[in-house]
This record gives sequence, C-alpha cells and structure tokens, in this order.
Amino acid sequence: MGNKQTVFTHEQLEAYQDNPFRQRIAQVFSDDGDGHMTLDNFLDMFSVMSEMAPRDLKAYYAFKIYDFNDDGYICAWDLEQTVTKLTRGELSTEEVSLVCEKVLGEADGDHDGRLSLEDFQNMILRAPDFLSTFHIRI
Ligand SMILES: [Ca+2]
Ligand SMILES: [Ca+2]
Repeated sequence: MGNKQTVFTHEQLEAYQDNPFRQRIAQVFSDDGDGHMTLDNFLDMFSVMSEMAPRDLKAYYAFKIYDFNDDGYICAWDLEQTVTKLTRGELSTEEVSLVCEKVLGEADGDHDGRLSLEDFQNMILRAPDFLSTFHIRI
C-alpha cells in the first residue's frame, strides 16, 4: 500500500461528489472501464488528485478524462464537453465554441485539428485552470 492513505476525510469525499467529471473520472480509474471502482481504484484516484502529485501525472490523467471518446486525442467535440463541464453549463453554446476554437488554435502545435497528449501538456503550462478540477486538498 506504500504511503497511500486509506481513510478519506469528509471534505475529500465531498469534493469528489461535487466534481463535474465524477463519472468520467470513475470510468478512467476503474479496472473494467465502466465506472465501478474498487477501493484500490479510489486510492489511485486520490493519489493522482492530491496536491502532492506531479503535474505531468495529473496532466496524463486529465488528458484521459477529457478524451471522452477514448481515441487518444482531444478533438473539438471532446473539448466542448470539457469546457461545458468545467464552466458548469454557465456559458452559451456560442461561448463554448469560441473558447474551444481559441484553445485549439493556441494549443494545437502540429495543426492537425486535435490535441495530442503533448499538445495538451503544453497547453497546461499556459492554462493551468484545466487541471484545477483535479486537485483535492489533503
Ligand atoms: Ca477523443
Ligand atoms: Ca495536434
């Protein structure tokens, strides 16, 4: 078990319950990919989301979570789902499209119209907000 903690605080569980990506997070961290998490899956998730986790590790999992259709890239459609959830539905469809265009325009380093993990990691250096959902204060 290493130094993983085994008891969750009320605040940690609340932060998780309140996370707009909860369902996606559960899918990514569950062994079977259908969102049924074992205790070990939970522990892995909390260690990735802890403030102590290295940024690259967080970026790797954030990328998987934002890649809604699991094809290894964040395309415009994935990005729209992401921005809509990050802003908790407070932006209009046009505003979401504008944000996505801007993010893709700035972060798509090789201009293939979608974000690879490398594009995404570069984006996070400029827009750390994209990782903010993946911090849980411990
Ligand atoms: Ca995708
Ligand atoms: Ca690209």
